[in-house]
Amino acid sequence: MTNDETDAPWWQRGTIYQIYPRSFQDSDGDGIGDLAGIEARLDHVATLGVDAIWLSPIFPSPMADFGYDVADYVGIAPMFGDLAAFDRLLAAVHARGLKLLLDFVPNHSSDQHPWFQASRSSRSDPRRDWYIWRDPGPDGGPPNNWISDFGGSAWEWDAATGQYYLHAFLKEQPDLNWRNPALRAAMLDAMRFWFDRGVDGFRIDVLWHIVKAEGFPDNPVNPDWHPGITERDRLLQRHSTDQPEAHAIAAEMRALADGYGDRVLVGEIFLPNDRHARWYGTPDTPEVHLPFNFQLVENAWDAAVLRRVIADYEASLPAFGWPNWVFGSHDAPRIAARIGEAQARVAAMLLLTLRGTPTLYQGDELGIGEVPIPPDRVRDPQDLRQPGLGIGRDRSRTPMPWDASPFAGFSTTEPWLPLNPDWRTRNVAAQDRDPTAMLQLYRDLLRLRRAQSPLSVGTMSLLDAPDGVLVYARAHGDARLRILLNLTAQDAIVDWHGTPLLSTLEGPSVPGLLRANEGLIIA
Ligand code: TEU
Repeated sequence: MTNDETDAPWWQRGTIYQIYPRSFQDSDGDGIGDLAGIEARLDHVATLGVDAIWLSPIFPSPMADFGYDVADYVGIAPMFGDLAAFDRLLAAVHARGLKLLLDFVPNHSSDQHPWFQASRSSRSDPRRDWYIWRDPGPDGGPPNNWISDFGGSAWEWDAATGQYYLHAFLKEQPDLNWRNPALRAAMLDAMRFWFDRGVDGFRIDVLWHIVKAEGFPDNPVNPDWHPGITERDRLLQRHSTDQPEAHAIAAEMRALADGYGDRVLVGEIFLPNDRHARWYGTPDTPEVHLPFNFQLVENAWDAAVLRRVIADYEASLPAFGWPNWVFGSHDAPRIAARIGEAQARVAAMLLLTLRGTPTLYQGDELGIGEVPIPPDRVRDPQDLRQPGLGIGRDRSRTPMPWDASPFAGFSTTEPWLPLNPDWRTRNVAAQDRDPTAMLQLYRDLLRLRRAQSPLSVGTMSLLDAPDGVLVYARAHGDARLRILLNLTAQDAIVDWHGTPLLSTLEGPSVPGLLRANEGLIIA
């Protein structure tokens, strides 16, 4: 081991695994996952070979947006357990040498949060200013043209107090006012509460949304909008997101985290590279450790496109900024649904060999593909409000299939969302026995990533490759690996020699050739 390998913090060397708590494991027979269920399934996480777990929100919530509407930042939703169950889970996670990140939702609370109840009770309530209230516009309508991410005006009229409040998402998710010092202090206290309890960090929801431009000017019209995309995209969110003042808040969160030592902040930020990179802050005033990078989700699965995406992203990073990559989440379509199982294997190799911290999404390690959601079972509020656009998020939130027993071992009753149609064969137990399964590929890749310092902490250089093929080198000290990925379903002539360490395909790899759908790591 060299110095920089031992020096690299865990969140650089390691891999993050996202658990969607409603859909991981039900332990009490209500068809919804819970904390005790997660604890019971930690073997799976540990044997997979990841380093940290990020839990989507587990806080008390009316579940209008499935937990992203928080009614108490320092409690646990009864459907998931209680603080004692949380402490048990955290201890069990730590006992396995894993880390635990929670999901912090600072942009908005639930309309059922006592703070909002107070805020809406009267214009003179001390908490009025903890949310964003405005008088009607000159025409008596909403104060400006801002559109909610889930469609419709971002302003909701409150007849009792005669003002509008702002909600970037559902009307049940009023935006908090981070310009108010008392609100700011209360939110930082909530982070402190969980750090004190021992959590290793946070994924921070829609961090680039948390401050709005003074004066609330109208957002400009997006010239590229067309009816096939969401209503949100009619406007460019110039004044409603990514304000300079938000960086000071991110820096304050970072200072708080750094006060606890080895903790990490992952910021959910959708922005072009130049603006995205600013969320690292500066060496003197750092902001988040990892501004989530969703470019593998947003771009076409095409070698030339990805080569440019990787190069541009790497070039945009500040010298001290550590990269990261994601290709699945509880919001995004499943990778195997997007590109098919054969290419999903190549994608797994890409994600786990790129330079930077990878985040895996539960179920992608099984290659779960499209899950049809019958119309009467749609639960996603975004989909329900804007039907027909194919933006439904339920299809990525279906329960983990554990085995071939009733309800796939997830629950003893019908789960809140349907299972993947092939759950009887595509489940953890079945893939555990099958050396050719996606699960084994993930385990092999994660094992290799741990064993090979070029993969975890090495440099990366993109190399020339024929059309449809992506080739890069990773190097650390004297060790050098090459990764060759055939993003097509045809054989490709690629000049390589050396020792294959891992292929996405069975059977011997052939020097000078990449088989159709083959990804290869060569020493
Ligand atoms: O998502 C933020 C976000 O940008 C989403 O609107 C995303 O664009 C969309 O889901 C893609 O289909 C975060 C959470 O991850 C999401 O689950 C929440 O609904 C949202 O914030 C509000 O908290």
